[in-house]
Amino acid sequence: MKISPSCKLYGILDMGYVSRDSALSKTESLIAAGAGIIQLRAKTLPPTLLLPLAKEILPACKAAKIPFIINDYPEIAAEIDASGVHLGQDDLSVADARRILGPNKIVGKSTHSLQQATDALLEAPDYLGFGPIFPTLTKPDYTPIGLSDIAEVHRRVHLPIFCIGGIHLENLPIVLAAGASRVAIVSALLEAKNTVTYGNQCSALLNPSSD
Ligand code: 3NM
Repeated sequence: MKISPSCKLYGILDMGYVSRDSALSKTESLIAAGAGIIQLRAKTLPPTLLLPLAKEILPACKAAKIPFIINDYPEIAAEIDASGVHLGQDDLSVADARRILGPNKIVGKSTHSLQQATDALLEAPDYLGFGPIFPTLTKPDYTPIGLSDIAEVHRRVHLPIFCIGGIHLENLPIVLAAGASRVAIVSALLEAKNTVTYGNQCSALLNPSSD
């Protein structure tokens, strides 16, 4: 499975915002909201608890025929035959993740500057995260990079690029105007009063030609 051209909205099930009991229903809401790829991100959950959670969410993504990505744990992704893994700058290399996952899996990488994004090309990931664009409580220790490099990163890096960090419905238009075509939205979607409605409004901005 690869990232499809129509995949514009990355839904991240960040367990910092979601209770264990609502994880599956939130995933279903993200899918109904138009997410074309889902990531399970659970920074404080031990692998023994992440595994059953990932197993619970995988079928919903399979049914929707969209990739299901596990943050940080290629072994868990391999064990449950998830679509792939998302790596940070300090994680194992893309090549090592591919060795664990086997062929035809998705390996994504976080980048936090133009330089990191062009450097990542050497590792040949399947997509990049690029941010944080704006300040965000979801990743509070990172310096926002702003809008100014978005156009340039798209000129230099011919991979799917998901702009991320502090993006919500109100600032999405300026992110798109700066040159983004895909975004990952975490807290704004998960904390919205109605995730499906909110996500559909974001999706409409991301897919202007589809009615
Ligand atoms: N990664 P929100 S920013 C998980 O820049 C994550 O790599 C980032 O959450 C990066 O939409 C970020 O709530 C947080 O701001 C995104």
